[in-house]
Amino acid sequence: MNIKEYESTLGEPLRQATITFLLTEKQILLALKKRGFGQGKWNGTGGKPKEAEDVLSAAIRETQEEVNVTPEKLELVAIINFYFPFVPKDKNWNQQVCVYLSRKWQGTPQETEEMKPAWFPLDNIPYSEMWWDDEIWLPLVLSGKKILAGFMFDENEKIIDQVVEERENF
Ligand code: 8OG
Repeated sequence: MNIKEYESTLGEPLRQATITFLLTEKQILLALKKRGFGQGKWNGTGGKPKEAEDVLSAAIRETQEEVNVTPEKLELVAIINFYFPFVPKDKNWNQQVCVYLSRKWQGTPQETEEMKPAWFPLDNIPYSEMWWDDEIWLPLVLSGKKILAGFMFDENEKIIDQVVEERENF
């Protein structure tokens, strides 16, 4: 099974989600997910839009809720489709994630019930404690590229197919 074949079996558009990374010149803000999907992994902040909420508003709200910071400028740098053909479709793990970078925000990151934030040097990102795919696409977006990608995972969350394309713009 590859991404193309699996996509053709999906009737509905993928459900959307967001990931936001705050950036300074030399550091990136990651947050340890304390519960739910991706628990124990370092990630950007993010989640799913509520009904009638657009994706950008969801990215701002999720960052507020998870680390108490309000991004003021968000740049869409990647759109990534994640596919989990081994997980029953009604569990809704398949999703399309919009990845944003923010270099301007209000507030200081604080731990919440959901996430524990920490700044990491851009040259020392803890990829072994993140989703497997992050090591493939995060360096590209941090180097200024815009990416359209797809990753398919097996039952152990290992990548079994991937597509990564560079885009001029979204
Ligand atoms: O609302 P919920 O806790 O389910 O949101 C899951 C978060 O995890 C959301 O921000 C999207 C993000 N996410 C995935 N898959 C991957 C992935 O492979 N890499 C990264 N960095 N984030 C992911 O759902």
